[in-house]
Amino acid sequence: MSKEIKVPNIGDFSDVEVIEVLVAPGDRIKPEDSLISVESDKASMEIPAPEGGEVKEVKVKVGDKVSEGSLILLLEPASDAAADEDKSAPEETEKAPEPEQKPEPKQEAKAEVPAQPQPAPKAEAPPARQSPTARIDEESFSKAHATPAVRKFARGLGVDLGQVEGSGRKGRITKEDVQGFVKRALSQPAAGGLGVAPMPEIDFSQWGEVETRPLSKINKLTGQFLHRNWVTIPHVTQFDEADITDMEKFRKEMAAEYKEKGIKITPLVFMMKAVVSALREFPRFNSSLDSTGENLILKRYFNVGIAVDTPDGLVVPVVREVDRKSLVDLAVELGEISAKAREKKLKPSDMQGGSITISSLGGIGGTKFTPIVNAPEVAILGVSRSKMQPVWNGKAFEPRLMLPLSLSYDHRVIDGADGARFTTFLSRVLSDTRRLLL
Ligand code: CAO
Repeated sequence: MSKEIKVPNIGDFSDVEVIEVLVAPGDRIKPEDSLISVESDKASMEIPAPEGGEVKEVKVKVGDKVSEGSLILLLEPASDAAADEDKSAPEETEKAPEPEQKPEPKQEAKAEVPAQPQPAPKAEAPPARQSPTARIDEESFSKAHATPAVRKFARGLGVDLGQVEGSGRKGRITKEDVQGFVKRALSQPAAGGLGVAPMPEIDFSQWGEVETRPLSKINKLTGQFLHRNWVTIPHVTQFDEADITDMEKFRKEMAAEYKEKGIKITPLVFMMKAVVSALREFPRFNSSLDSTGENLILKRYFNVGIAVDTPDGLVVPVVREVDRKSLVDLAVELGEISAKAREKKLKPSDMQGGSITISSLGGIGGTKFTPIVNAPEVAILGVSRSKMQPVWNGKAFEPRLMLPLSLSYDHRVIDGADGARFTTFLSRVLSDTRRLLL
């Protein structure tokens, strides 16, 4: 026989809104389990079960208004449910006749006198054992506007309710808000691991008109890699400049000659060659840390990644065996890979196996920048736009074309002195490209 479970005496509250239904048909509940949460203008509270059993039918839904005596649900009391189970499983009963399914007298007594609903406590005592990841500020947790069930749920997950924004009425924090908070925290693993609070969800439209555009697949992937590299690699950026006056004179002559053949020769191919010379001189820049972080893997190949700006985001195809290719070969290949990148035809394998990366913003502008190391590589060379500058030659100022270089490196692998040696070497080679032949 189903029993009607009604809203007990809830003091001065009447016509209060149901803000959460905490049980569903089929649930087996124990006495004192919370059935629904209700909220008045002043407080929220949970209505507990007067006795245990199986929920047969729930008669309220979120948004309903209830008062003392309103029907919440139909319950098959524990004793009846057990009896039914006995009937449906006679063999079990025969095999194990001992346990008597008599309801405890205490429970029956409670059925007569419904347990008193508990208003949401102002401050909850912390449980004996907290989640190891939990850093709950008890003061802000206690002040948060949430029902006891949501508090319990949040505490179980180690979520500090003080940091969760409520989407419920009057800013009440719902179970979904806590779930959303956890999801966002998990999608920012590095920040979570560093114990940094996740970004709050902000409604920017409150300050004016906005438009939401999904990030491209490339944006999302690149973002994850950059974020990981930014927070896990101790970066140092060494700035320098190279006098490329002579190099540019030669390049322009070559560029004019090869233009007719449809080959565009830019300063970048010289940089690729110069970088390979520097890698030969400083082999640690052509290495990767192994996954244990205890060994350095030195590479005997010279593959250079080139950051390419595409309408969908940044990609880094790798030009292989740069040491074995001529400036013209490299110019041709650069043209091919940038076209492939912009037409989204690069395969994942085209973007792997690099020794070092060059990020050239020289065609755009800027004086210097701090590129992020493209792990598992340990260094990246940023190149900005060259500029005519007065350079002191010991007797007078001379107009020279100066190229700004920004070398970021992984400080776990490369020391500051070697960083400066590398850019100084690079600068010397670019200032006198005959050195590329050495
Ligand atoms: N100083 C002055 N001029 C430069 C220069 C420099 N350092 N580098 C290139 N230029 C000139 C080129 O000579 C060319 O001039 P002309 O049109 O007169 O011949 C012009 O700038 C445009 O060059 P480009 O950009 O087409 O060619 P590139 O070989 O220099 O670069 C590529 C190719 C694919 C690297 C480039 O197009 C690109 O995508 N750059 C952006 C990379 C990027 O986004 N990096 C940021 C990543 S975050 O770390």
